[in-house]
Amino acid sequence: MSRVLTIGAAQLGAIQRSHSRADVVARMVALMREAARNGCDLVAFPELALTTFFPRWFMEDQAEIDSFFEREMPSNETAPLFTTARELGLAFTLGYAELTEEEGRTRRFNTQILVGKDGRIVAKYRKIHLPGHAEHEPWRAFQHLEKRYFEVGNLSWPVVRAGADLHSGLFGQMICNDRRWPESYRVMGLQGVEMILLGYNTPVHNPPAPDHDRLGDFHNHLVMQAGAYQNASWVIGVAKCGVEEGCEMIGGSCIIAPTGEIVAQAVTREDELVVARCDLDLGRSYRNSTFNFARHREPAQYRMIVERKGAVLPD
Ligand code: CDT
Repeated sequence: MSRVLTIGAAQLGAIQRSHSRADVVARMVALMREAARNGCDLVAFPELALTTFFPRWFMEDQAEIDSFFEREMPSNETAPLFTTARELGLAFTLGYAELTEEEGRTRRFNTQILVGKDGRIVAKYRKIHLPGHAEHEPWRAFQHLEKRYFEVGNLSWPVVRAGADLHSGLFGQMICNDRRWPESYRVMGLQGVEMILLGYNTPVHNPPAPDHDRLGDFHNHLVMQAGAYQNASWVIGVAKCGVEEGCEMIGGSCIIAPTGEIVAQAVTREDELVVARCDLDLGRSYRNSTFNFARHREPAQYRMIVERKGAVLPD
């Protein structure tokens, strides 16, 4: 039986601070309708898709900070995404800032969910690799305060088996900076992941290392292509991009096959749907040959090396 899914990577252009959630959700619903017209089964949206990328500002007023967070999902403002998914029979992923009461305290995470074609949440991931800094650094052209506004995610990298309407695919998620770390892919590769859905917001300018700026697009694709190939998985990378509040962010949203090849890529830095037909079985020959983990990985050797340095690796 064919296990081909049609996937839409729904890149979003800039979201300014003055844009309301209703403005953004309307843009997202338009992309969902375009995805349905293109026969998509699933549409992937970027990291922190509902607002401007707020960690670029130092804020002390907790109410102001919390205005960028979602207390419930769906809420009145995000409900149209879920009803449209149900109406169109279209699964989607959504990145957002999550505020939750857990373990008797208020917690804040950089979160992404996978929603099934029936409009129900089937998986949740909370970003683990939080880049940037926790204190105000006025010398920067703009801040990157993810370490201030979010806790490190506490759900690891779950891989979930979707229903028959998504060909029982094994789906995993990661968020932005996670894509630069081989561990993010490998933890899911070890669970047999077939498709990794990931959203990002990446400024062109990296204040502590401006010499990296010219390589931003190259590094973006380098890490995702390597992660796809080395773990025999599709990778769907989706940007929020363009010039947001004076901060320029890379685009380059793309769909990468388990071969490591980019099969479809955005050509703008605006709202743009990138579509590809993705065979979930394409990774199998890699999983059975070059990357047959059971046969060729040497975890005992890796452990010996890292244990000497006091680190721990997954089996
Ligand atoms: N959102 C996010 O994780 N962005 C980072 C920027 C790193 S510069 C502090 C990224 O890795 O793309």
